[in-house]
Amino acid sequence: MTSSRRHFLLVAQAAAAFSLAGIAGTVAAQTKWDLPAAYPASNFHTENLVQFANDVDKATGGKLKITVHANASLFKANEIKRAVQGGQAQIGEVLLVNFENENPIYAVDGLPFLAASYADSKKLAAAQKPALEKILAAQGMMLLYTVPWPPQGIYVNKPITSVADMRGLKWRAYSPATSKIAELIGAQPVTIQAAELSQALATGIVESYMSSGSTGYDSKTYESIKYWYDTQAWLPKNAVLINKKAFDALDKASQDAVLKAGAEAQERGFKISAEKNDWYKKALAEKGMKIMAPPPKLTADLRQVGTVMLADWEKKAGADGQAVIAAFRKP
Ligand code: PCA
Repeated sequence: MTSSRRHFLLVAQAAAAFSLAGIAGTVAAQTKWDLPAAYPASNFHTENLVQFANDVDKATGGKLKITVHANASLFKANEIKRAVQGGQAQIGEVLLVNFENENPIYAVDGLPFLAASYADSKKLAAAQKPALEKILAAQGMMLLYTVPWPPQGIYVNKPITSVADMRGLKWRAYSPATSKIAELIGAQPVTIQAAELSQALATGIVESYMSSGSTGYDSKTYESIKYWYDTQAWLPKNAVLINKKAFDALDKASQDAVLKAGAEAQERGFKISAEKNDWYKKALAEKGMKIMAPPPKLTADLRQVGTVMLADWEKKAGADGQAVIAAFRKP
């Protein structure tokens, strides 16, 4: 071998070793998290998650990359919590009321007329937080932030004046509490998560349900159902949960970036939810839907349903539940 050839090889080896070290260095320094979410990419919750992920990316200089998987594409709505708990996903967004059967504390924001305005929703979120954090910590998870859906109203395929008018209707539920409402008013509940709702509507297996203008818009409910009663009955929250081990494995600067971006996402999401509430109602009306104030009897009936459900919930939720309600009602 000529000396120039030997020299070339040495240089090439050194370059290869250097670039390998470079790649290894990048791999070690970059952490990737998956964030399963259950709602469409265009939904305001999901857009907020994407902004959160971008904020973390920027704040960590690309060291923590969070990929948002919208529309239940990675895990179904009801599976996301377990995936975060088991570490299959490091972080995920869930609808808290879906987990009522595990612990009633999850579902306090799904009780009709307990906290039915944005101001009350914020208060209830603060009252619920310590109990929620305790339950999640016992399962190896952290609560990063919560954002309410807009107030829940009634989608129904005919004009109604009282809950009696909904007797026998096929009713889409998204949670134990929305199934319970159907039972109490004599409708026929079937649980369908948002990702499957437009298909269920198109095949005619849904004649009524309660949800926000947001989900009615996302699912194109206006194509099959023409009436929405703006009952403003409750504001269920999405929550972003983190696997504690995944969080602990981050360096301190990345942990701080996640917490800061999470706190900002909570503020931003709350504001956008309230702003878009009006936007959704207008958009639904433009699509031909009748957006109506609920007739007095309908409201009175639903309040009655709420009273029954709160009493029931308080029995099941025990002392922890009492503490949440007491904290919420404290002036
Ligand atoms: N949209 C979700 C939950 C509450 C809401 O407003 C849904 O209907 O599935």
